Amino acid sequence: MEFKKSQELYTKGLEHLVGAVNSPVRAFASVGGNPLFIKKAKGSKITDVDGNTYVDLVLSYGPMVLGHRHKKVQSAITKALKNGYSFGASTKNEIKLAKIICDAFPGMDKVRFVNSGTEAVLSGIRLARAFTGKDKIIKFSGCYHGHQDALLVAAGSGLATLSLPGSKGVPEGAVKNTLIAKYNDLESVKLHFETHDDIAGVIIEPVAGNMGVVTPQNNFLKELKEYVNSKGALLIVDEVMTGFRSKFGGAQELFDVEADITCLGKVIGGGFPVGAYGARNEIMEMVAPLGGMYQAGTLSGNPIAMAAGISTLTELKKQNPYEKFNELAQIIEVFLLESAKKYGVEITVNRFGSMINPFFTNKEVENFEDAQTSNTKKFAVFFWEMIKNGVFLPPSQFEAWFLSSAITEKDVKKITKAIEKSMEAVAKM
Ligand code: HOZ
Repeated sequence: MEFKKSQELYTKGLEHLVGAVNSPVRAFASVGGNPLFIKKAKGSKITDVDGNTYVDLVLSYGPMVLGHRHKKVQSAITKALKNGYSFGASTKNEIKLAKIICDAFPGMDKVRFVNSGTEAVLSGIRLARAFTGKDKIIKFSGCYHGHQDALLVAAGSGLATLSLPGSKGVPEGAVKNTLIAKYNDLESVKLHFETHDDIAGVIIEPVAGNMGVVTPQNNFLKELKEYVNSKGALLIVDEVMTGFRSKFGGAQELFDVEADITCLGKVIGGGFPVGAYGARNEIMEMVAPLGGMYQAGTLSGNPIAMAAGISTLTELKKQNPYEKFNELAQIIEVFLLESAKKYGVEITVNRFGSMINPFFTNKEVENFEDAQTSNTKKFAVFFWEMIKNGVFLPPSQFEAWFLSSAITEKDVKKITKAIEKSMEAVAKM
């Protein structure tokens, strides 16, 4: 397999782009080598500039849940393009997409569209502060909620991959109201409430996907919601990854928990730059122009993104692929475990519906500390062998793999074959 053109583009890209990438998670810093440059994608497959085609388990970090260029989404986008790209004024489709979202999440009466998950979360946090009149926010170590100052501490995703405890350039004042708790550990949340009386809310990924996949154990979410509300604070649920992926109504539907504020991201734009935050009326009425919490955006509710989002979610509802997702992801899970056993490689596999990944550790992974016991050198060898065998994975131990509804049985066979070879390569290290 050749990566010559990707290598050439990488060298060229270094001149005017930082690290030749526009998001650090795309760098291959933790797996070695150069990032692959992508030419195109269709259905379950993605093709790089050297003409290598892979089964895509990155899927733009989740949103391509129908696979790439689904024909209904493509035609909705083409149709929308004919009417214009951005108006700085309201359109009918914003109302339509808002209804689809509010119908799916019972805790949302109203929604505000923004342009990314980062924006959704920073607005959701501002809203929690506005509603409660309090300042402090609790986040869980290993969870990642975008690159806003206040939450760039003990964060997963690219920070975990690059082993960064936080970000330079974030003033102390910006994180002085951020408290860190341990995922799956309600006591660590309680400790904060016992020592602070000004906590506005707790933000959580209901299933973490940014420290690898980590699922909530033993009613953790339900108990968290009850406790947080009993203290007069709000539960902010970041469903940027899980929304419409594990169930149409997200992780909240699956775990029967209703967030006070829900944050959504890329999936509601079918891969276009979109985010949204929403809540019940009494909370959303704080937002300008109804209330005094200001948040705005020229491109918010962009007509192309709205068209892509409506067609993606409508098709997703029709396909209802969640059972198929479970079955296929389970095949991958079992295969990972069996081939690891066969080659004597210690792994733990965590899975939530169509989100899955192996950790190269012998520990159960229930929080960030557990995830960090993973042997990232083994992951790097595994990653490259998967690439060479035609499977595109996130270049990090701490990112989730995703399935799309376009995946075929043939793709799954390719994945399992690649796993077998990759596990063998890890065993030979
Ligand atoms: N949360 C995404 C990865 N886990 C973000 C992707 C990015 O930062 O580019």
